[in-house]
Amino acid sequence: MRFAGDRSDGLMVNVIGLGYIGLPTALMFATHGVEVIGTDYNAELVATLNAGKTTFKEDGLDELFANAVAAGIRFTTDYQICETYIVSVPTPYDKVSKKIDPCYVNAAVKTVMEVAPKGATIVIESTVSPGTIDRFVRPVVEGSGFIIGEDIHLVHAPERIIPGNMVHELLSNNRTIGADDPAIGERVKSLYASFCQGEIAVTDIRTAEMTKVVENTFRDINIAFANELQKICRSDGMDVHEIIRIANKHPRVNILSPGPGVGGHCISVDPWFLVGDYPELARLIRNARETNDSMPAYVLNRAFNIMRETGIDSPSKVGIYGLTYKEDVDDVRESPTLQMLESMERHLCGGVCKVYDPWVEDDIVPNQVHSLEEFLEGLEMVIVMVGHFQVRENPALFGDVVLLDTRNVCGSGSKVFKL
Ligand code: SAJ
Repeated sequence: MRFAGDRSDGLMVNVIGLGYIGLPTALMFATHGVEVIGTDYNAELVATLNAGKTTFKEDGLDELFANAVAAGIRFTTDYQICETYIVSVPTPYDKVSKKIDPCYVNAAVKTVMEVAPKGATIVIESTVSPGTIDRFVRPVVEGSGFIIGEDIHLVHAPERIIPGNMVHELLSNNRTIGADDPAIGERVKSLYASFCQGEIAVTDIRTAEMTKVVENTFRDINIAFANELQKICRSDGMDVHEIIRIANKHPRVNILSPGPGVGGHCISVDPWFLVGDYPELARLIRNARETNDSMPAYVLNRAFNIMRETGIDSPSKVGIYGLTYKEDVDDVRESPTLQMLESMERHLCGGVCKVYDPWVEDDIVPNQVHSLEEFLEGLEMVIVMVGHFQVRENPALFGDVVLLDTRNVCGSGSKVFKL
Protein backbone atom coordinates (compact mmCIF):
# COMPACT_ATOMS: atom_id res chain seq x y z
CA MET A 1 0.00 0.00 0.00
CA ARG A 2 1.38 3.40 -0.94
CA PHE A 3 0.53 6.28 1.31
CA ALA A 4 2.45 8.99 -0.51
CA GLY A 5 0.51 12.12 -1.22
CA ASP A 6 -1.45 11.74 2.04
CA ARG A 7 0.38 14.77 3.38
CA SER A 8 0.51 18.19 1.92
CA ASP A 9 3.99 19.32 3.11
CA GLY A 10 5.76 16.12 1.98
CA LEU A 11 7.76 15.86 5.24
CA MET A 12 7.76 12.15 5.74
CA VAL A 13 10.27 9.51 6.74
CA ASN A 14 10.14 6.00 5.35
CA VAL A 15 11.99 3.62 7.68
CA ILE A 16 13.08 0.52 5.76
CA GLY A 17 13.57 -2.57 7.93
CA LEU A 18 11.50 -2.94 11.10
CA GLY A 19 13.75 -5.17 13.17
CA TYR A 20 15.53 -4.59 16.47
CA ILE A 21 16.79 -1.14 15.44
CA GLY A 22 14.43 0.03 12.70
CA LEU A 23 11.26 -0.46 14.71
CA PRO A 24 12.21 1.50 17.85
CA THR A 25 13.76 4.22 15.70
CA ALA A 26 10.59 4.53 13.61
CA LEU A 27 8.46 4.64 16.77
CA MET A 28 10.69 7.30 18.30
CA PHE A 29 10.40 9.57 15.25
CA ALA A 30 6.63 9.04 15.15
CA THR A 31 6.22 10.05 18.79
CA HIS A 32 8.25 13.21 18.21
CA GLY A 33 6.22 14.91 15.51
CA VAL A 34 7.65 13.23 12.40
CA GLU A 35 5.29 11.48 9.97
CA VAL A 36 6.62 7.94 9.67
CA ILE A 37 5.82 4.97 7.51
CA GLY A 38 7.62 1.77 8.39
CA THR A 39 8.35 -0.68 5.58
CA ASP A 40 9.49 -4.28 5.84
CA TYR A 41 9.55 -6.99 3.18
CA ASN A 42 8.34 -9.51 5.76
CA ALA A 43 4.55 -9.43 5.33
CA GLU A 44 3.97 -11.46 8.48
CA LEU A 45 5.93 -8.96 10.58
CA VAL A 46 4.01 -6.06 9.04
CA ALA A 47 0.70 -7.84 9.73
CA THR A 48 1.70 -8.35 13.38
CA LEU A 49 2.53 -4.67 13.77
CA ASN A 50 -0.69 -3.66 12.03
CA ALA A 51 -2.56 -5.93 14.44
CA GLY A 52 -1.20 -3.77 17.25
CA LYS A 53 1.53 -6.10 18.51
CA THR A 54 5.27 -5.60 18.78
CA THR A 55 7.60 -8.28 17.47
CA PHE A 56 10.16 -8.55 20.27
CA LYS A 57 10.43 -7.81 23.98
CA GLU A 58 12.20 -4.67 25.10
CA ASP A 59 11.75 -2.45 28.12
CA GLY A 60 9.36 0.40 27.30
CA LEU A 61 8.79 -0.75 23.70
CA ASP A 62 5.08 -1.57 24.03
CA GLU A 63 4.28 1.83 25.49
CA LEU A 64 6.33 3.57 22.80
CA PHE A 65 4.54 1.48 20.17
CA ALA A 66 1.09 2.45 21.50
CA ASN A 67 2.06 6.12 21.49
CA ALA A 68 3.45 5.89 17.95
CA VAL A 69 0.28 4.23 16.69
CA ALA A 70 -1.75 6.98 18.34
CA ALA A 71 0.52 9.50 16.61
CA GLY A 72 -0.31 7.92 13.23
CA ILE A 73 2.63 5.63 12.33
CA ARG A 74 1.77 3.15 9.57
CA PHE A 75 3.35 -0.14 8.52
CA THR A 76 3.47 -1.63 5.05
CA THR A 77 5.53 -3.85 2.76
CA ASP A 78 5.75 -1.06 0.14
CA TYR A 79 8.42 1.58 -0.21
CA GLN A 80 7.07 5.13 -0.14
CA ILE A 81 7.59 8.28 -2.16
CA CYS A 82 9.10 10.70 0.34
CA GLU A 83 12.05 12.93 1.02
CA THR A 84 13.92 10.86 3.61
CA TYR A 85 14.58 7.13 3.74
CA ILE A 86 16.17 5.47 6.77
CA VAL A 87 17.60 2.06 5.93
CA SER A 88 17.98 -0.26 8.90
CA VAL A 89 18.47 -3.76 7.57
CA PRO A 90 20.86 -6.54 8.69
CA THR A 91 24.51 -6.53 7.61
CA PRO A 92 25.88 -10.05 8.04
CA TYR A 93 29.44 -11.05 7.18
CA ASP A 94 30.63 -13.81 4.91
CA LYS A 95 31.85 -16.56 7.24
CA VAL A 96 34.74 -17.48 4.90
CA SER A 97 36.07 -14.13 3.65
CA LYS A 98 35.04 -12.33 6.89
CA LYS A 99 33.98 -9.40 4.70
CA ILE A 100 30.63 -7.64 5.01
CA ASP A 101 27.79 -9.09 2.99
CA PRO A 102 25.93 -5.97 1.84
CA CYS A 103 23.10 -7.84 0.07
CA TYR A 104 20.29 -6.50 2.29
CA VAL A 105 21.54 -2.90 2.17
CA ASN A 106 21.98 -3.11 -1.60
CA ALA A 107 18.53 -4.59 -2.13
CA ALA A 108 16.90 -1.96 0.08
CA VAL A 109 18.67 0.94 -1.66
CA LYS A 110 17.87 -0.52 -5.08
CA THR A 111 14.16 -0.61 -4.20
CA VAL A 112 14.31 2.89 -2.74
CA MET A 113 15.70 4.08 -6.08
CA GLU A 114 12.58 2.76 -7.83
CA VAL A 115 10.37 5.22 -5.93
CA ALA A 116 12.61 8.01 -4.61
CA PRO A 117 11.91 11.49 -5.97
CA LYS A 118 14.77 13.78 -6.97
CA GLY A 119 16.22 15.54 -3.94
CA ALA A 120 15.56 12.65 -1.55
CA THR A 121 18.05 11.65 1.18
CA ILE A 122 18.94 8.05 1.94
CA VAL A 123 20.21 7.53 5.49
CA ILE A 124 21.92 4.20 6.11
CA GLU A 125 21.53 3.28 9.80
CA SER A 126 22.78 -0.30 9.46
CA THR A 127 26.33 -0.87 10.69
CA VAL A 128 28.64 -1.20 7.68
CA SER A 129 32.36 -1.64 7.24
CA PRO A 130 34.37 1.44 6.25
CA GLY A 131 34.07 1.96 2.51
CA THR A 132 30.81 0.00 2.09
CA ILE A 133 28.83 3.04 1.03
CA ASP A 134 31.50 3.96 -1.54
CA ARG A 135 31.89 0.42 -2.85
CA PHE A 136 28.30 -0.80 -2.89
CA VAL A 137 25.70 1.87 -2.21
CA ARG A 138 26.98 4.59 -4.56
CA PRO A 139 27.05 2.26 -7.59
CA VAL A 140 23.46 1.19 -6.89
CA VAL A 141 22.29 4.81 -6.78
CA GLU A 142 24.29 5.83 -9.84
CA GLY A 143 23.24 2.69 -11.69
CA SER A 144 19.66 3.86 -11.29
CA GLY A 145 20.50 7.02 -13.23
CA PHE A 146 20.69 9.44 -10.29
CA ILE A 147 23.52 11.86 -9.59
CA ILE A 148 24.66 11.71 -5.98
CA GLY A 149 24.79 15.15 -4.41
CA GLU A 150 22.30 16.54 -6.93
CA ASP A 151 19.42 14.08 -7.28
CA ILE A 152 20.06 11.95 -4.22
CA HIS A 153 21.91 12.62 -0.96
CA LEU A 154 23.67 9.90 0.99
CA VAL A 155 24.08 9.87 4.76
CA HIS A 156 25.30 7.31 7.28
CA ALA A 157 23.79 7.55 10.78
CA PRO A 158 24.88 4.37 12.57
CA GLU A 159 22.74 3.32 15.50
CA ARG A 160 24.32 2.92 18.94
CA ILE A 161 21.53 1.63 21.20
CA ILE A 162 22.03 -1.34 23.46
CA PRO A 163 19.38 -4.08 23.52
CA GLY A 164 17.86 -4.15 27.00
CA ASN A 165 17.96 -0.35 27.31
CA MET A 166 17.07 0.74 23.78
CA VAL A 167 14.30 3.20 24.47
CA HIS A 168 16.31 5.14 27.03
CA GLU A 169 19.47 5.06 24.88
CA LEU A 170 17.62 6.23 21.76
CA LEU A 171 16.71 9.35 23.67
CA SER A 172 19.97 9.99 25.47
CA ASN A 173 22.93 8.56 23.49
CA ASN A 174 25.25 10.77 21.50
CA ARG A 175 25.09 10.03 17.76
CA THR A 176 27.22 10.30 14.63
CA ILE A 177 25.99 11.56 11.27
CA GLY A 178 28.25 11.10 8.24
CA ALA A 179 27.34 13.01 5.09
CA ASP A 180 29.00 14.02 1.79
CA ASP A 181 27.51 17.46 2.12
CA PRO A 182 27.72 19.10 5.58
CA ALA A 183 24.48 21.00 4.94
CA ILE A 184 22.64 17.73 4.36
CA GLY A 185 24.35 16.35 7.47
CA GLU A 186 22.97 19.28 9.47
CA ARG A 187 19.48 18.70 8.05
CA VAL A 188 19.55 15.04 9.07
CA LYS A 189 20.98 16.07 12.44
CA SER A 190 17.89 18.28 13.02
CA LEU A 191 15.68 15.34 12.09
CA TYR A 192 17.32 13.09 14.71
CA ALA A 193 17.34 15.97 17.20
CA SER A 194 13.54 15.69 17.17
CA PHE A 195 14.04 12.99 19.82
CA CYS A 196 17.79 12.60 20.47
CA GLN A 197 18.92 14.64 23.46
CA GLY A 198 22.56 13.56 23.10
CA GLU A 199 25.30 15.37 21.22
CA ILE A 200 25.16 14.71 17.47
CA ALA A 201 28.52 14.88 15.67
CA VAL A 202 28.44 15.61 11.94
CA THR A 203 31.32 14.19 9.92
CA ASP A 204 31.97 12.46 6.59
CA ILE A 205 30.54 9.07 5.66
CA ARG A 206 33.73 7.01 5.89
CA THR A 207 34.57 8.39 9.33
CA ALA A 208 31.06 7.55 10.53
CA GLU A 209 31.34 4.02 9.12
CA MET A 210 34.68 3.39 10.80
CA THR A 211 33.72 5.01 14.11
CA LYS A 212 30.77 2.68 14.60
CA VAL A 213 32.78 -0.46 13.85
CA VAL A 214 35.57 0.79 16.12
CA GLU A 215 33.14 1.20 19.04
CA ASN A 216 31.97 -2.39 18.88
CA THR A 217 35.49 -3.67 18.26
CA PHE A 218 36.74 -1.84 21.36
CA ARG A 219 34.11 -3.63 23.45
CA ASP A 220 34.92 -7.01 21.88
CA ILE A 221 38.63 -6.59 22.67
CA ASN A 222 37.89 -5.55 26.24
CA ILE A 223 35.70 -8.64 26.76
CA ALA A 224 38.36 -10.83 25.13
CA PHE A 225 40.90 -9.45 27.59
CA ALA A 226 38.55 -10.36 30.46
CA ASN A 227 38.05 -13.84 28.98
CA GLU A 228 41.79 -14.34 28.60
CA LEU A 229 42.33 -13.24 32.21
CA GLN A 230 39.61 -15.72 33.14
CA LYS A 231 41.57 -18.57 31.54
CA ILE A 232 44.86 -17.47 33.13
CA CYS A 233 43.29 -17.18 36.58
CA ARG A 234 41.52 -20.54 36.27
CA SER A 235 44.78 -22.22 35.28
CA ASP A 236 46.50 -21.00 38.44
CA GLY A 237 43.78 -20.86 41.10
CA MET A 238 43.12 -17.12 41.12
CA ASP A 239 39.72 -15.42 41.37
CA VAL A 240 39.33 -13.38 38.18
CA HIS A 241 36.24 -11.53 39.40
CA GLU A 242 37.95 -10.31 42.56
CA ILE A 243 41.00 -9.27 40.52
CA ILE A 244 38.91 -7.33 37.98
CA ARG A 245 36.83 -5.77 40.75
CA ILE A 246 39.93 -4.41 42.46
CA ALA A 247 41.76 -3.46 39.25
CA ASN A 248 38.71 -1.45 38.17
CA LYS A 249 39.12 0.74 41.26
CA HIS A 250 42.07 2.26 39.41
CA PRO A 251 40.85 5.51 37.86
CA ARG A 252 42.01 4.54 34.36
CA VAL A 253 41.14 0.82 34.31
CA ASN A 254 37.73 -0.50 33.25
CA ILE A 255 37.83 -4.20 32.41
CA LEU A 256 34.55 -5.82 31.36
CA SER A 257 33.32 -9.19 32.64
CA PRO A 258 34.42 -12.61 31.46
CA GLY A 259 31.62 -14.88 30.36
CA PRO A 260 30.61 -17.82 28.17
CA GLY A 261 31.26 -15.93 24.93
CA VAL A 262 30.13 -12.95 22.93
CA GLY A 263 26.86 -13.18 21.04
CA GLY A 264 24.34 -10.90 19.39
CA HIS A 265 24.32 -9.51 15.91
CA CYS A 266 26.72 -6.62 16.63
CA ILE A 267 29.82 -7.23 18.71
CA SER A 268 30.31 -10.77 17.46
CA VAL A 269 29.99 -9.61 13.83
CA ASP A 270 31.34 -6.08 13.31
CA PRO A 271 35.03 -6.67 14.24
CA TRP A 272 35.16 -9.34 11.51
CA PHE A 273 34.55 -6.56 8.96
CA LEU A 274 37.95 -5.10 9.86
CA VAL A 275 39.62 -8.51 9.83
CA GLY A 276 38.09 -9.22 6.40
CA ASP A 277 39.20 -5.89 4.91
CA TYR A 278 42.58 -5.55 6.65
CA PRO A 279 43.71 -9.14 7.31
CA GLU A 280 47.39 -8.24 7.71
CA LEU A 281 46.75 -5.30 10.00
CA ALA A 282 43.83 -6.35 12.19
CA ARG A 283 45.76 -8.95 14.20
CA LEU A 284 44.72 -7.96 17.70
CA ILE A 285 41.12 -7.70 16.50
CA ARG A 286 41.20 -11.20 14.99
CA ASN A 287 42.79 -12.58 18.14
CA ALA A 288 40.11 -11.03 20.31
CA ARG A 289 37.36 -12.48 18.11
CA GLU A 290 38.96 -15.91 18.28
CA THR A 291 39.35 -15.68 22.06
CA ASN A 292 35.68 -14.79 22.49
CA ASP A 293 34.60 -17.47 20.02
CA SER A 294 36.59 -20.05 22.00
CA MET A 295 34.53 -19.50 25.15
CA PRO A 296 31.50 -21.78 24.53
CA ALA A 297 33.84 -24.76 24.02
CA TYR A 298 35.79 -23.67 27.11
CA VAL A 299 32.53 -23.74 29.13
CA LEU A 300 31.79 -27.22 27.87
CA ASN A 301 35.22 -28.45 28.85
CA ARG A 302 34.84 -26.88 32.30
CA ALA A 303 31.42 -28.56 32.66
CA PHE A 304 32.93 -31.97 31.86
CA ASN A 305 35.64 -31.40 34.50
CA ILE A 306 33.08 -30.40 37.14
CA MET A 307 30.95 -33.45 36.31
CA ARG A 308 34.01 -35.64 36.88
CA GLU A 309 34.89 -33.83 40.11
CA THR A 310 31.36 -34.13 41.53
CA GLY A 311 30.59 -37.63 40.26
CA ILE A 312 27.80 -36.64 37.87
CA ASP A 313 27.91 -39.48 35.39
CA SER A 314 25.58 -38.43 32.57
CA PRO A 315 24.93 -35.25 30.56
CA SER A 316 21.22 -36.06 30.89
CA LYS A 317 21.52 -34.92 34.53
CA VAL A 318 22.86 -31.54 33.40
CA GLY A 319 20.62 -28.64 32.31
CA ILE A 320 21.49 -25.44 30.47
CA TYR A 321 19.89 -22.21 31.70
CA GLY A 322 19.76 -19.36 29.17
CA LEU A 323 19.50 -19.36 25.38
CA THR A 324 19.59 -15.66 24.60
CA TYR A 325 22.84 -13.90 23.77
CA LYS A 326 22.69 -11.90 27.01
CA GLU A 327 20.52 -11.11 30.00
CA ASP A 328 16.96 -9.77 29.84
CA VAL A 329 16.53 -9.83 26.04
CA ASP A 330 14.74 -12.38 23.83
CA ASP A 331 17.32 -12.28 21.02
CA VAL A 332 19.18 -15.56 20.45
CA ARG A 333 21.30 -14.53 17.45
CA GLU A 334 24.87 -15.85 17.70
CA SER A 335 24.18 -16.78 21.31
CA PRO A 336 27.00 -18.55 23.23
CA THR A 337 24.48 -21.24 24.24
CA LEU A 338 23.69 -22.04 20.60
CA GLN A 339 27.42 -22.20 19.91
CA MET A 340 27.91 -24.51 22.90
CA LEU A 341 25.08 -26.77 21.72
CA GLU A 342 26.82 -27.02 18.34
CA SER A 343 30.00 -27.98 20.14
CA MET A 344 28.05 -30.64 22.07
CA GLU A 345 26.79 -32.06 18.78
CA ARG A 346 30.43 -32.52 17.79
CA HIS A 347 31.09 -34.31 21.10
CA LEU A 348 28.13 -36.57 20.36
CA CYS A 349 26.20 -35.36 23.39
CA GLY A 350 23.91 -32.95 21.58
CA GLY A 351 20.20 -32.95 22.43
CA VAL A 352 20.82 -34.67 25.77
CA CYS A 353 20.77 -31.72 28.17
CA LYS A 354 17.53 -29.96 28.96
CA VAL A 355 17.55 -26.27 28.00
CA TYR A 356 15.44 -23.53 29.56
CA ASP A 357 15.18 -19.78 29.05
CA PRO A 358 12.29 -17.81 30.54
CA TRP A 359 12.66 -15.24 27.73
CA VAL A 360 12.37 -17.70 24.82
CA GLU A 361 8.82 -18.93 24.21
CA ASP A 362 9.36 -20.68 20.85
CA ASP A 363 10.96 -24.10 20.59
CA ILE A 364 14.30 -23.49 18.95
CA VAL A 365 16.53 -26.30 20.20
CA PRO A 366 15.97 -29.97 21.02
CA ASN A 367 15.02 -30.80 24.60
CA GLN A 368 13.94 -27.24 25.36
CA VAL A 369 11.43 -26.91 28.20
CA HIS A 370 9.24 -23.99 29.17
CA SER A 371 8.98 -23.98 32.94
CA LEU A 372 11.54 -23.92 35.70
CA GLU A 373 9.88 -26.90 37.45
CA GLU A 374 10.09 -29.08 34.35
CA PHE A 375 13.66 -27.94 33.83
CA LEU A 376 14.86 -28.80 37.33
CA GLU A 377 13.18 -32.19 37.49
CA GLY A 378 15.85 -34.91 37.67
CA LEU A 379 18.77 -32.45 37.29
CA GLU A 380 21.95 -32.67 39.34
CA MET A 381 23.78 -29.81 37.65
CA VAL A 382 22.87 -26.54 35.90
CA ILE A 383 25.11 -24.53 33.60
CA VAL A 384 24.05 -20.89 33.94
CA MET A 385 24.79 -19.32 30.56
CA VAL A 386 22.77 -16.12 30.98
CA GLY A 387 22.32 -13.99 34.08
CA HIS A 388 18.68 -13.05 33.56
CA PHE A 389 17.04 -10.94 36.28
CA GLN A 390 15.25 -14.10 37.47
CA VAL A 391 18.62 -15.46 38.71
CA ARG A 392 20.12 -12.16 39.76
CA GLU A 393 17.21 -11.49 42.10
CA ASN A 394 17.24 -15.07 43.42
CA PRO A 395 20.67 -16.73 43.26
CA ALA A 396 19.14 -19.77 45.05
CA LEU A 397 16.70 -20.27 42.13
CA PHE A 398 18.04 -23.71 41.19
CA GLY A 399 17.97 -25.23 44.69
CA ASP A 400 20.55 -27.76 45.77
CA VAL A 401 22.15 -28.67 42.44
CA VAL A 402 25.74 -28.26 41.32
CA LEU A 403 26.06 -24.96 39.44
CA LEU A 404 28.49 -23.86 36.77
CA ASP A 405 27.97 -20.11 37.02
CA THR A 406 29.47 -18.61 33.83
CA ARG A 407 28.10 -15.13 34.61
CA ASN A 408 29.07 -14.81 38.27
CA VAL A 409 25.48 -14.24 39.37
CA CYS A 410 24.80 -17.24 41.65
CA GLY A 411 26.73 -16.20 44.76
CA SER A 412 29.08 -18.70 46.36
CA GLY A 413 28.81 -22.07 48.08
CA SER A 414 30.33 -25.54 48.01
CA LYS A 415 28.24 -26.49 44.96
CA VAL A 416 28.77 -23.24 43.03
CA PHE A 417 31.59 -23.45 40.48
CA LYS A 418 32.73 -20.38 38.61
CA LEU A 419 33.95 -20.44 35.04
N1 SAJ B 1 29.41 -9.50 27.30
C1 SAJ B 1 30.36 -10.12 28.10
N2 SAJ B 1 30.95 -9.38 29.10
C2 SAJ B 1 30.62 -8.07 29.30
C3 SAJ B 1 29.68 -7.44 28.47
C4 SAJ B 1 29.09 -8.19 27.47
O1 SAJ B 1 30.67 -11.30 27.95
O2 SAJ B 1 31.19 -7.48 30.23
C5 SAJ B 1 28.76 -10.26 26.22
C6 SAJ B 1 27.25 -10.29 26.34
O3 SAJ B 1 26.81 -11.29 27.22
C7 SAJ B 1 26.82 -10.53 24.90
C8 SAJ B 1 27.90 -9.78 24.11
O4 SAJ B 1 28.98 -9.60 24.99
O5 SAJ B 1 26.87 -11.90 24.57
C9 SAJ B 1 27.45 -8.46 23.55
O6 SAJ B 1 26.62 -7.78 24.46
P1 SAJ B 1 26.77 -6.24 24.83
O7 SAJ B 1 25.78 -5.93 25.88
O8 SAJ B 1 28.18 -5.92 25.13
O9 SAJ B 1 26.46 -5.48 23.48
P2 SAJ B 1 25.27 -5.59 22.38
O10 SAJ B 1 25.75 -6.46 21.28
O11 SAJ B 1 23.97 -5.92 23.00
O12 SAJ B 1 25.21 -4.05 21.88
C10 SAJ B 1 26.38 -3.48 21.34
C11 SAJ B 1 26.60 -2.08 21.97
N3 SAJ B 1 27.92 -1.57 21.61
C12 SAJ B 1 28.74 -1.04 22.54
O13 SAJ B 1 28.47 -0.97 23.72
C13 SAJ B 1 30.03 -0.49 22.03
C14 SAJ B 1 25.51 -1.12 21.49
O14 SAJ B 1 25.76 0.19 21.97
C15 SAJ B 1 25.44 -1.10 19.96
O15 SAJ B 1 24.41 -0.24 19.50
C16 SAJ B 1 25.14 -2.51 19.51
O16 SAJ B 1 26.23 -3.36 19.92
C17 SAJ B 1 25.00 -2.51 17.99
O17 SAJ B 1 23.85 -2.62 17.52
O18 SAJ B 1 25.99 -2.33 17.28
